[in-house]
Amino acid sequence: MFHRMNKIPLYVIGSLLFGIKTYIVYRFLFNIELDNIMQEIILFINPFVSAFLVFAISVWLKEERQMKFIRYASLIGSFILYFNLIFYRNFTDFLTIPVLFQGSNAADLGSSVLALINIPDILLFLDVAIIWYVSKKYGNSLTVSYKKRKKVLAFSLSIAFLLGNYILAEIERPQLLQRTFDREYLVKNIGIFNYHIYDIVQQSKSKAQRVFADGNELTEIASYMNNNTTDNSQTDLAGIAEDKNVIFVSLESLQSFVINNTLHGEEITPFLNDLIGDSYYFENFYHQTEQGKTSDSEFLVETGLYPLPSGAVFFTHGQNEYNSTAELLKNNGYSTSVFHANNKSFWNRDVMYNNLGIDQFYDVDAYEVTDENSVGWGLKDKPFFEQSIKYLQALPEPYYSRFITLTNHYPFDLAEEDATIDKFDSNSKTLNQYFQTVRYMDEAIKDFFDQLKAAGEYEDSIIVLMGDHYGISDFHDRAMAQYLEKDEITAYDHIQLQRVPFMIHIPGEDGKVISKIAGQIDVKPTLMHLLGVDDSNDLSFGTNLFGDNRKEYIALRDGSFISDDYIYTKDQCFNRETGELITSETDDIKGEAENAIPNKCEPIEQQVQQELTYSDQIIYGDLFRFYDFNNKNIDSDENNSNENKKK
Ligand code: GP9
Ligand code: MN
Repeated sequence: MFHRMNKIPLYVIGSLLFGIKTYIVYRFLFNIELDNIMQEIILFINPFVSAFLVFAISVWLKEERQMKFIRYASLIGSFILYFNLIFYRNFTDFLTIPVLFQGSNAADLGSSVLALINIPDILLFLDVAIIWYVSKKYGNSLTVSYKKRKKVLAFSLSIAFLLGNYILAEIERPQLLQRTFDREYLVKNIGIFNYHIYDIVQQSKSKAQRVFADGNELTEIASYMNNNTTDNSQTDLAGIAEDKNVIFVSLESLQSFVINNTLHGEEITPFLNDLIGDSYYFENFYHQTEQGKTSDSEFLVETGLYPLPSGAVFFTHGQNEYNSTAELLKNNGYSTSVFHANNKSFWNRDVMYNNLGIDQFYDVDAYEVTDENSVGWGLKDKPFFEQSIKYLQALPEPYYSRFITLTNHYPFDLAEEDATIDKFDSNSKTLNQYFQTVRYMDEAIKDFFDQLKAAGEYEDSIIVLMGDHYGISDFHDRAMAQYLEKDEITAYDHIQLQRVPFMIHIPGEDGKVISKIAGQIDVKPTLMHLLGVDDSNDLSFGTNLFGDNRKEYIALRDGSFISDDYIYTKDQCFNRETGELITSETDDIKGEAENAIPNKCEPIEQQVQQELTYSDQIIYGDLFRFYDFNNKNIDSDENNSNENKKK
């Protein structure tokens, strides 16, 4: 059949096949939201543009090389696409360069990875097989030997296509590349391959930023913090937990929607629900993590800075200078430790913990892990707490100890004998199982409280519990809507689902439910307030949750925000109470037109962008190396005391 096609060169055939495949993946395997016909068109065009851009390079090669180039380009391209797909199935997100260099994490994914690979995936390599077969069989009849003029023409054509794609994307989404948009927007508009190139450029830029940063940048940022995020006012809770131990429990993937909620008529988290009764419970508390997941939540708690828009800051900037919660407490006589039954290198924790001033890391090697007592990611939460108690008892007091749970982690596997609530029944296995692992975690925490009491560790401690990030991604929206008895999960609902539980239990104190807007960024100053630790020299974007002078919003890492009145996400501004859409960017007629709806979200939106940019600037520039946290002194000279302290 191919003799009739021998006028169509392989680079064109390759571009078409690869383009079609990529389009199928975008359209049917990724869950990319398409709002209008223009987006449909762009999504259809960009796979072919990217494929042609690469395959057309082959015309510059000698004929015998062309085949080889096209074969390998299609193979490598397919792997890039496939790795993204596997990653996407877990995180509903696309790979970025820093994540790629976290190979040790990939190796540790274990059971999760297997759950993400499907046999029919092999079909995604069909075009590669065809290209290899055809190129072997029909050999040089499919190569081209162009004169210079035609080569230039092929090249110009590929660039013209690219430009055309870019112009359409700009019309659809002005300033696509300048604004910090989410990765889905980039992939949808310029394609996954161009997105990767963009990402590489961005990452190199951030490396360069450290080199060129100087301490003067910090002056403006510090004054922003002093004016907007610092609240040194005292409340009657100030110092209430002075010199008490801090037991901080990170609740893996726990979202607030399960709290005080039921499944099959049963409470999902009976223990936590009871505990709320005698704790300070923040019901509008949001996680602010990005790709670094658990480690991002740890970063927020330790630094009061935002994690990065892409990659895990634990990896990319694990060597920076910080003024961590652990260090602050150490200076006040605390011993500091983290308990987590996973490899110490996961999320680069071993390196980062050292840098953050954590004295002791009880990683997987501190635990007895067997087939019987583990599931999914490793040691189950119940034996984890049980085995931790002896270490906790031996710690010098007061201690600041964080416990990171693990069982309630995707894909939410649990042994039958550990399940004490029936699965949910929907099209999402993930959500169905989630309730069971959540219940298991609830029981594990109940047991932990009993063990703390029995070991005499409870009375002198405060116990803080915090959900680290979402567990159910928007990939499972249909099932989630079914559970929540809604028609659909809107952009507004999506933001509200980013609430995670946060409670502070002070033995002997009553507690109460607090509705004000709060986020992980606030944990550090809040703890300092309760512990009576002076943090007035600290630089952070968080504010004591018990104070009254709080800024009016919580920024999520993608630029969405929640304020007292509004919820803003994806260019849409909602009424926070009612969920009603007030205005979307397209409705927002910027002129003086009579019916123009003013974008109520815009002023805060700008401040959020500013704040996130400041935070990134601190991290990319490693600006705290210029700051002396003892004397509140900015020194533009690198040789300041912090830098010396490290050596
Ligand atoms: C890994 C654990 C889970 O050690 O913290 O990580 P996550 O995937 O949630 O970031
Ligand atoms: Mn986690």
